[in-house]
Amino acid sequence: MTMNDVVEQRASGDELSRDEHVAAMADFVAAGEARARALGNRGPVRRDEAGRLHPDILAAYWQHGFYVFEGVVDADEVAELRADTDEMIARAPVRRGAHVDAQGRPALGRDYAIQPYLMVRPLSDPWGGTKALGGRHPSKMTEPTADAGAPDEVVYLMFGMCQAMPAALRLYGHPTLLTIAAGINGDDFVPYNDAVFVKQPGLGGSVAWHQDGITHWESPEWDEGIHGFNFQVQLYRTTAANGLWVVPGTHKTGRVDIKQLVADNGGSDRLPQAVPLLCEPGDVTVVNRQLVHGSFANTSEDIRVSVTFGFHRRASVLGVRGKLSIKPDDLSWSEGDVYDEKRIDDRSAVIAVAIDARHQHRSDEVPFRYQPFAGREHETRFGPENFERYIRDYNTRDLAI
Ligand SMILES: O=C(O)CCC(=O)C(=O)O
Ligand SMILES: [Fe+2]
Repeated sequence: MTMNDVVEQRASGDELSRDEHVAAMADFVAAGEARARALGNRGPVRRDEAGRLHPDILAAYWQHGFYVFEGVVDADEVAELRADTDEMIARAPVRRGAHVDAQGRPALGRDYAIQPYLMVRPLSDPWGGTKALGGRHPSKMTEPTADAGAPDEVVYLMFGMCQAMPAALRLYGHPTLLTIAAGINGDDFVPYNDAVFVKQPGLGGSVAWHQDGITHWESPEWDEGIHGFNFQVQLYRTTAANGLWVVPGTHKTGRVDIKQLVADNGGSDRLPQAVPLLCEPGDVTVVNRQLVHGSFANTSEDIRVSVTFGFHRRASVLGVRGKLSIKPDDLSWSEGDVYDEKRIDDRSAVIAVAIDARHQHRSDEVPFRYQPFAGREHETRFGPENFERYIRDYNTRDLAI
């Protein structure tokens, strides 16, 4: 079957099998890889003499809206993160709302304020063309049919990583990652939220094209950095077939008419301007939250697990009413709380506790000095009491704009 046949088949409403989707993606995947390699905004982390993120890297980040940092998280830490994410995936409810996991054990997180799993039908797109999350995913992705024998539902997103996974809490205090955050958002940077994207081979759902930010588009203060950025720490090699794709430069152009982009592309979700983020295990991407981005149903043979967490400039959240509610049971666009100093401090304490949790585990590493907690480090030591105080249900205090 040629690619044109596949496109026609889709247009006629017939089902697209997993293999047909792989075939339909092949040329696009190869071309995207070539475009990604040509951009040159990737490499190891470099610092200036003062130890800050190197200005050349910052310039490339602001030019394209993303950067791929190679070899940031070492192999031991990747192994710890894989073990914890494997365990968290295994402890998901068998299906939405179930109380037990696939092995009949109590599912993880029934006692969490925010349920930690978002489950979807294999290879589906839960958000495209819906009102979820402020309607920020206007166009539906191709939804191939999973092979026979696939489960009814699979894990798509996992929330609350700092509470659920010790290795993820320690990652949240990673000195290199926090140095990058300070370089982009300033020394008084603050957290956003986190979610682990799980894309199992032949099962993982798609993420429809979108821009993340939803609060400041009309603001007189609007600029290319006002909605912050997301890290993705990659636990496995990511390919053009299973990885995140971005449209370079769109963080500078305001709100993009994504419906129109897809229409101009003959209705196909395979946008020719887009490039895939190609990573090895332990590589970390930084993606501006205003950049148009998305990912396809994972019909490939390779798993992707992306540990995703973001940071903002303090000025982007202080005194601002949050708008973005990402809850498995309620994907509405809710008017949230106004983020005052206390709320920001409570949520930022997760960074301070994470830094200490990491220090207790890796005493040979120089801990990051997080400026908003300078001189208060004794208040945020990692231990059972501060776990209850700052980490349990911390994601009810996310700063989501
Ligand atoms: O990893 C993906 O497929 C989607 C990630 C995403 O939308 C985000 O990080 O904001
Ligand atoms: Fe996103």
